[in-house]
Amino acid sequence: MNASTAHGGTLVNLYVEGEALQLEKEKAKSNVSWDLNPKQMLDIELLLNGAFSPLTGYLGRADYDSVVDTMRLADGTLWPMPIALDVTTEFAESLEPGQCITLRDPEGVVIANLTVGEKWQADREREAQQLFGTTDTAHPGVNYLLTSSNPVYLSGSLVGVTPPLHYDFQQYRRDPHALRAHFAELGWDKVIAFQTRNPVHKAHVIMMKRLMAKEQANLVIHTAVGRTKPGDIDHFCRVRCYEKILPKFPAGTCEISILPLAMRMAGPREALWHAIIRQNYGFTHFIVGRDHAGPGRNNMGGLFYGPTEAQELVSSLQSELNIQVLKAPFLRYVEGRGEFCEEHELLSGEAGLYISGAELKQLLVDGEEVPEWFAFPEVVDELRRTMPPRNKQGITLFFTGLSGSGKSTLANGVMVKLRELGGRHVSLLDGDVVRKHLSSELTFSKEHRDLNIQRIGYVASEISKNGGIAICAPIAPYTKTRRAVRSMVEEVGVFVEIHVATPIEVCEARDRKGFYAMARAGKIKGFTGVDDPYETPENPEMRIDTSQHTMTDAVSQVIERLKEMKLL
Ligand code: PPS
Repeated sequence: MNASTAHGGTLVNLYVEGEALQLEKEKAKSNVSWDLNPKQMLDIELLLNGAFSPLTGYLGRADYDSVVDTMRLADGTLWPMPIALDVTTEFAESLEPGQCITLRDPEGVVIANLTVGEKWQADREREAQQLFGTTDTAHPGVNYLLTSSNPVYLSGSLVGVTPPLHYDFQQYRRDPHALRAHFAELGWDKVIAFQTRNPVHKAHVIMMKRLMAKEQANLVIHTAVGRTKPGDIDHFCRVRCYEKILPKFPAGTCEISILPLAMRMAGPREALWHAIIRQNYGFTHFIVGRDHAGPGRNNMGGLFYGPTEAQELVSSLQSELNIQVLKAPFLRYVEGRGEFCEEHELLSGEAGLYISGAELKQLLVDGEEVPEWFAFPEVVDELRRTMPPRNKQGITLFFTGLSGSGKSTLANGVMVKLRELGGRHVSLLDGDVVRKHLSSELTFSKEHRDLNIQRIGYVASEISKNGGIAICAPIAPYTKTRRAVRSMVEEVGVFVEIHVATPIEVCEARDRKGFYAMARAGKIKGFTGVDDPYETPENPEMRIDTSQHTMTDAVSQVIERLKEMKLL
């Protein structure tokens, strides 16, 4: 199953063909199945196609421990990322070592058969500490590991049946075998890989050109498109941006290729992993960036890793790598000279200009101009299509408060006013209406309330994703669930939480539906504010007490707040 080629050494290929393939398909018919989640789909694609060479399956316990502790397999080979299959306890309990199971994609397509080796309870806190140097869940890799991964790890050898199918950008999807062959066909014997999960700007292009000239090499923008950092610009937009910059390079010297990678944002350790993966794809050079695979800021607002730590780690292991490490210079624009300079090229008194990814996003959402020294106008146009200014973005207005607080009346008033102003489609998801149409089978138990709010959040995020305004008006009494809805919406649009803070005495005095009286008489159990809690929102975008204002005034205040937030 292994094949050697000119570039980069031995490359694993776990797919089988012909009779062997038929046999695996037959086995799959009677095997127990595990449905792979999106992250596992990305990992398995790279395991099967050899991008994770020398791995031939999920790591056993000894290799796992060794990788976590030393960034090496038990035999000493450099490999920094633990790759095991995480499954639920119930599923793991049903398995015997040596059993063959089938791994399927979310539609049920057979991706691979796995002969289970070991199974063990993962110590995910320890893994987080060793891998990421922290257990702070502000780190996206830690957060995924501690809150979303499954508790039991499986090891075992894999046999590939069907490569995961992708419909987007097929022209840029070459596996390591195909990319090595492509380089050979083009006669490219020196190729630099540029890893990126962000749109590319002028400084990047200059940096790439400098390195190409220095190394006399071709270059591929080898972009990670799987799971990157939450909040990143989606890969559809990014790849369109890369297409816009290709003409800036001399014809036939630079290409785009896609790497379906589940990034862990593990900084230095991840940079090493990226280098080994690129070696497998047949690259001869790899650019390690400043703050490579950086996870953003920690809970105290500081960095998790030093900006040059990744470059230092990978360079220190150069002698064990079959790929040349190139450190990305940090370029800044010097206005007086009208050019980009490296730090050491700055003259005394010269200040270099630089716009960070976060600052760029801010310029885009504020609808401000992006300076031409920084980005190519055609790239900015592409970014604006995906990230319109705030007054064109989708919004979820989430009114929360006690029964009788005036949420529905206020939400209705705001909806009508927004329709009068025009510009976006508006949908109202009122508490009562949702309970009738979306959640008619649900009760008011904690689990069911959470489910109800999650459903509202899901529909609202779909509306916001498509540029509309979703107005929600449930009681939503629990902070954790409101937070979950906020993060779902904030992936795709703007979330505005409005706490309708009318005091319970007023709500109870209103008692329009007679529920408070029934609750006090014990005829309704678990009524919010009476014998079930309402957790007050701590930092809503707005708080309003409808007993202190006329409804017309309250509606105007909400509209004013939206204007203040530059949403209208
Ligand atoms: S939740 O907690 O967000 O799922 O509640 P929600 O779906 O918004 O509730 C909608 C209406 O149900 C009525 N109702 C109750 N509310 C709270 N607790 C209990 N036990 C209960 N039973 C029925 C209540 O009138 C809610 O409507 P509003 O418009 O808030 O008065």
